[in-house]
Amino acid sequence: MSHFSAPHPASATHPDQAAPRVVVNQEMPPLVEARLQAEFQAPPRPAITMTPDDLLAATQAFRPDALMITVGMKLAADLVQALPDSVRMIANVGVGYDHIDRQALARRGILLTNTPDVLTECNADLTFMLILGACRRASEYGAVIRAGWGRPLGMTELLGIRVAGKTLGIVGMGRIGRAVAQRARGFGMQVLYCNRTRLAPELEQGARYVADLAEMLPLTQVLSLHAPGGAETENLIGARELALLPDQAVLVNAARGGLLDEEALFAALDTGRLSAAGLDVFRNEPDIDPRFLEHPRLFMTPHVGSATIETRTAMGMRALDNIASVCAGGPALDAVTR
Ligand code: 8YV
Repeated sequence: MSHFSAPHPASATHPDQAAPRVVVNQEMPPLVEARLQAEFQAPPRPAITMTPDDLLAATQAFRPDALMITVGMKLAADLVQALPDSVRMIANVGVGYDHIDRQALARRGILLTNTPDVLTECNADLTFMLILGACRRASEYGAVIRAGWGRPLGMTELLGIRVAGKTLGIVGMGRIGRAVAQRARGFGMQVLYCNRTRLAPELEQGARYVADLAEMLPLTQVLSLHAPGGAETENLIGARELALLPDQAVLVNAARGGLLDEEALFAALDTGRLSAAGLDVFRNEPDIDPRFLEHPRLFMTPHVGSATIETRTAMGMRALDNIASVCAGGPALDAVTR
């Protein structure tokens, strides 16, 4: 079933029940905007995200039942503390929620929901784009073409790394990690994974579990990160971990910038421990470290894992499903509980 035609069972508002009030920090895709207009009450929102101060001002003025926010909106403790009592829930448009102070929400009794599942395929596609782009020197080839090409390349010039036959090490084998593993099999890669717990064989699909990250890294030629962000996984991959990879390894991160120690990454690129990296996420988005611009062997995208019309629409709809259900006295469909 297409995301566009998916029914929204939770959204049927009873005729005499007031439409839920929502403050949204930025414009949503057209079908989500249309549903917001038809079934919810929401004040205007800018094309690009509001600042936290603007969000707070809009929320205090409008007194919504729910906030619907994207990953660029940091909900720190002081902002949560200042929210009016009307706010019952935060519907995060995204699967990751490390930009939200959950303890502060819990203190206020405010519910948090996210949008799992609907972005799995697109995030896995983008991860594979990073793997291929990093291994096959996509940035440099693009630069050659854009400079007018002009002369034949030599037989040994700008050679990349063959993906088929390589071993992919996946850190975090949740939905997205598993979707990446599925693609990797199609590309002829062997798959290892490191996860808090071992998966059932039907979910492993032939991937090999290595409980200890330090044991997996020396066997890994392409390392891909799919763990959640936050304090628990901060700098999960640093100098020590990169030193355990074989020479000329490739690192890919489409999860969260905080998983990777960027100083260690630059050092590993300089020494050749890493031959290339593919990055969609960064520690200081959107003002990334200027050194990222200098490395030719980096293939980078600006945090766009879920950026397709189908997926962003499905994410917005899922957030609205959650709001509609809770405001109608029903359950949260995707409550974040840990
Ligand atoms: C963003 C993401 O949510 O789902 C996540 O965790 O990081 C992204 O999909 C998206 O850019 C909208 O905020």
